[in-house]
Amino acid sequence: MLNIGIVGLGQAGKTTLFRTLTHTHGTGLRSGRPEAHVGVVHVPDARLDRLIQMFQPKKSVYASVEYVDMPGSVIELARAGAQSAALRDMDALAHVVRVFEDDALPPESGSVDPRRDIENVELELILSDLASVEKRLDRLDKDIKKQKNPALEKEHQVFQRLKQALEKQTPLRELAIAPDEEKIIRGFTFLSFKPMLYVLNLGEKDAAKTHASSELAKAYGLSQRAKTEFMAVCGKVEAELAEMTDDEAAEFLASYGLAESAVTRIIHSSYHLLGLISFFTVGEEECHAWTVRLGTTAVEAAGAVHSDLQKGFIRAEVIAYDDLIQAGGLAEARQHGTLRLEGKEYIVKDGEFVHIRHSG
Ligand SMILES: Nc1nc2c(ncn2[C@@H]2O[C@H](COP(=O)(O)OP(=O)(O)O)[C@@H](O)[C@H]2O)c(=O)[nH]1
Ligand SMILES: [Mg+2]
Repeated sequence: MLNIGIVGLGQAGKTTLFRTLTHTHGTGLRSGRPEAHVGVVHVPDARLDRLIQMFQPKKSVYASVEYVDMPGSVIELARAGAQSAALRDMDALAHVVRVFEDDALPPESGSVDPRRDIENVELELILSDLASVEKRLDRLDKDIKKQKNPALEKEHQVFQRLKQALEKQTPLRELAIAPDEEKIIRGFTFLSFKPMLYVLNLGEKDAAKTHASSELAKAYGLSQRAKTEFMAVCGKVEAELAEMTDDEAAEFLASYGLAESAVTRIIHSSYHLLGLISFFTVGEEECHAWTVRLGTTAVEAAGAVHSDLQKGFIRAEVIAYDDLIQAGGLAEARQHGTLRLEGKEYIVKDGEFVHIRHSG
């Protein structure tokens, strides 16, 4: 399962957000404990809800992602270099940025200045990567002197490019990296290479501004960056919502001028940021949303369900979600001809129903 590290400066609202996302309430998670908290979160999916209504299965399985509440300050974690294994292991980062003012809760950086915090954290990620890149380049220089090796020279070229970018303070996530280059650098788990979700944590009085996140993002220099998403939330409002019944929540939201909780948006943004899509398998036994990366082929999708399906793959029966709903069932879709056969190399699209025909 892919995971997202919730990072930021102290007193930014990381643990509050983590608890809201994972519905872990109370005092079980003592703040200040050194180890990271981990929680699995189901990805809400209205399409799967609809399929469940249609097929009335005995069991249903939503896609899920894992969130990790990274304790302490991300700046210290980044400075810990190779020791910060927990941070390095994350597939993406969610940087909770303190925007809310509260004199009783002084922020780690002394004052509330979101733009500065965003830039400082980014700089630490970049410096951490630059140190690793320079170390690797030194090693490569020595090795290339000893023996001529095209693979090492290629790696040297790639790392030179990374170094140039980092020296210009460009995070690696914003570089165009070819798949063969990606393979070379993957093992280094660079921090500034990880996709980034900025969660701008607003105060209660600004709750209605959570809809205007693009203006804030512009002001903080976050617009139109590759592998970067942003959203504004009010952590405190969300935390309180998570404790309420649906009726109470609706009234509470309205009192802040909000239409819906941000939790679903955060989860969907994370899923999208990780480059993930869902395909469905349906039936009387089970309706299941399976998670794969964008660009996954039919035979790889079969492997996500079961290795036997991948080995014995013959054909995939595929139908777009809307067509399945319109047909009203699989038998009807077959009759209409909207359920079609695809081969191994077919690229699965988000929301498709896929049935693998296999031997054995
Ligand atoms: N006023 C206000 N307080 C918040 C908000 N989000 C978190 N807090 C408070 O800020 C303090 C620090 O929050 P916490 O989630 O522990 O921050 P962390 O250090 O980043 O994990 C706690 O007392 C929270 O109740 C918010 O949106 N508004
Ligand atoms: Mg915390």
